Amino acid sequence: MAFLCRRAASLLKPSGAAPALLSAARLYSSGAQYEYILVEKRGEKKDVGFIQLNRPKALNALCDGLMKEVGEALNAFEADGDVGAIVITGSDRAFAAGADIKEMQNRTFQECYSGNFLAHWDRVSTVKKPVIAAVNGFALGGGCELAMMCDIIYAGEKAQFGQPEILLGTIPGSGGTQRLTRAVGKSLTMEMVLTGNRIDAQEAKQSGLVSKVYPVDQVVSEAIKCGEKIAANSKIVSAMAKEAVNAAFELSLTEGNRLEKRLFHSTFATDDRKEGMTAFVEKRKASFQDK
Ligand code: CO8
Repeated sequence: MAFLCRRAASLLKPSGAAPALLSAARLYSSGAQYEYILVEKRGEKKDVGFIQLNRPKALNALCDGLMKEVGEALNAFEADGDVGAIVITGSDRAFAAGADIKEMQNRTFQECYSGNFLAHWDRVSTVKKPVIAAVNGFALGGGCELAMMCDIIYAGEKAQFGQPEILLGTIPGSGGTQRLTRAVGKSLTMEMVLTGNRIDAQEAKQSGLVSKVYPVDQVVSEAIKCGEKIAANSKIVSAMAKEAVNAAFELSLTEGNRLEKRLFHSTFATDDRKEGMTAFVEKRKASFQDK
């Protein structure tokens, strides 16, 4: 499927309200019509959902519309039985330079609180399928938070991570203080959150924020390869594995181990567990049916 932005899609609409609506609905349901993001399926088997943030002039600042579209694309990939993993990336210059400051500048407390401002951002962290962030350039504020909502972060050599909200007179609001602390510990998080200092890709790797660092032009392809590897496994069992790892951030060791054991037991209710073990015994490659 080729990239298709909303403007290009509108050129394809036939004239007349009803057909135009129908056409738009079809394009939308294929996940192809967006204004702020580019969406397609990647990988040899087209089993990796790919979302590229596409507001280059604003360094991919995360405006409300962009995050709504990310949510829609994630919903489409979540519902697509062929997709086994999702990659989110930006441009070489910026993964995302944070929430859109121009959009937030004149907001009042009442508007933020009553409207639960940016609550829908959390969609990234509730997706069942594994999500990989491929980060080049700036991942600042909400950009760093968006990367941390993903399950795996790959970084390009020139990536920079930071929570500079303090310099704007505010604090992280989408998990920065919580996920960064769990990823890199208290001292480095405090330093970043209280000074606005950024860390580079190497420091992010050393501190455990990212799992791999690649040359800038290889980050996306490596993330897709990782996605393909994940997509080759049982989707239902991958979702259980993801649920179990994420529980480590929420539960005590005893509760977490109990949940892990129950999920492990649950894999025995799937055909894929039987197939995986049978394939091993029969010395052949497993063919998972996601059942
Ligand atoms: N919002 C809006 N526009 C932005 C943003 C942003 N976060 N970042 C960059 N831009 C725009 C600039 O305004 C500029 O636009 P224009 O050309 O129209 O003036 C364009 O992008 C290019 O930026 P620069 O000219 O500044 O480029 P530089 O290379 O000089 O600098 C930086 C790049 C260092 C990334 C710089 O742009 C910068 O510091 N940006 C802001 C980074 C920041 O503070 N991010 C945190 C934002 S607050 C936040 O994310 C809170 C999240 C809370 C979530 C709450 C959920 C409930």
